[in-house]
Amino acid sequence: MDGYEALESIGSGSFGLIRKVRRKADGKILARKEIDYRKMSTKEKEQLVAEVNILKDLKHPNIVEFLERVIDREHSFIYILMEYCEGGDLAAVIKRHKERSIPIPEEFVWGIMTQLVLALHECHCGIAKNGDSNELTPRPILHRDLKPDNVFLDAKKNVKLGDFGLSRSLTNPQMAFAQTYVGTPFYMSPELISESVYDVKSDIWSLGCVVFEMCALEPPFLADTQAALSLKIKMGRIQMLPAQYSQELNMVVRAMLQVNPKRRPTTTDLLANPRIKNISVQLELKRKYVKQWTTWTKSLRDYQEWIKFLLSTFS
Ligand code: GGY
Repeated sequence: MDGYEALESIGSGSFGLIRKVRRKADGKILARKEIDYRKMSTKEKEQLVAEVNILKDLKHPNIVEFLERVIDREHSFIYILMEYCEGGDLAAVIKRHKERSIPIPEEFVWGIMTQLVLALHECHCGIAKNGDSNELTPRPILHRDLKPDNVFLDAKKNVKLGDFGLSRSLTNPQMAFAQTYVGTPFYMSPELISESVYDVKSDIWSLGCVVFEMCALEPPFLADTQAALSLKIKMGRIQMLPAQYSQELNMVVRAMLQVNPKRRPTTTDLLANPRIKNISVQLELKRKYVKQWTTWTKSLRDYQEWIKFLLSTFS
């Protein structure tokens, strides 16, 4: 880890620490997950390997960028380097608004929702190169733990979906995934409670919960016990969003929180919503413009270097 200067710690989890670091080569600020693998069970190690494998293939502007994995065998540490998200997480944004009783503007809610739909679309419908043959094949990935704590914001308020620790890759896109749930109960879908089957539509349910929470400043289903929470989720009765939010937003949230997974929209359906479509087109244009601007300013800098060099040879 010689190439990085350690800065302050950002937070911690069961795995270890997340730290802000500076890459010495170019001064770029990154986040570094520091994991002591001596303390990990075989299952946890397998989960970590799976997370890294999933992350390194997932390249999308709305998914936390994975940069490098370094194994320090001498100290039994694994370091995962990723892009730094200066704006912190969405849970903290919601908490700040709740504490001050200030609603989150609807425009901001649509912006976050659109970028989460784009991130989930990449997971659910993305294609990847097949290892041996270099062929492009679908590689559906389920996030399985979408919640405000796993949604990060960069310095420009771009959304970055993170924490793929519980995610799974589905080789067969038609196949639902049966197994015990490991995520956060507030965002757990009804089908998971009754049958323990998880597919792309369960991520859509969690997205509905996140968008609802951004508006109401609390999750749609709250209870004191797990049993009471399960019952409320299975009934699927949700309050209207607070009065300042539009009918259109209410309808999208309600569609995502349908008890029957088949009735919930896919990411493709959501991207066809006029408001979501409009925001995603604008985001795409902005990205293209920023890319062109970066290329142009880089050429200008290179050109200036050349002029300087030429002038120095003549003087
Ligand atoms: C376990 C950790 C999540 C939360 C923690 F950072 F608080 F520990 O995992 C991830 C972290 C990041 C990530 C977070 C941040 C943050 C910045 C701030 C702002 N204050 C320091 C002012 C709060 S959190 C910055 N960059 C990051 N890359 C991203 C993804 C994960 C993950 N588990 O995938």
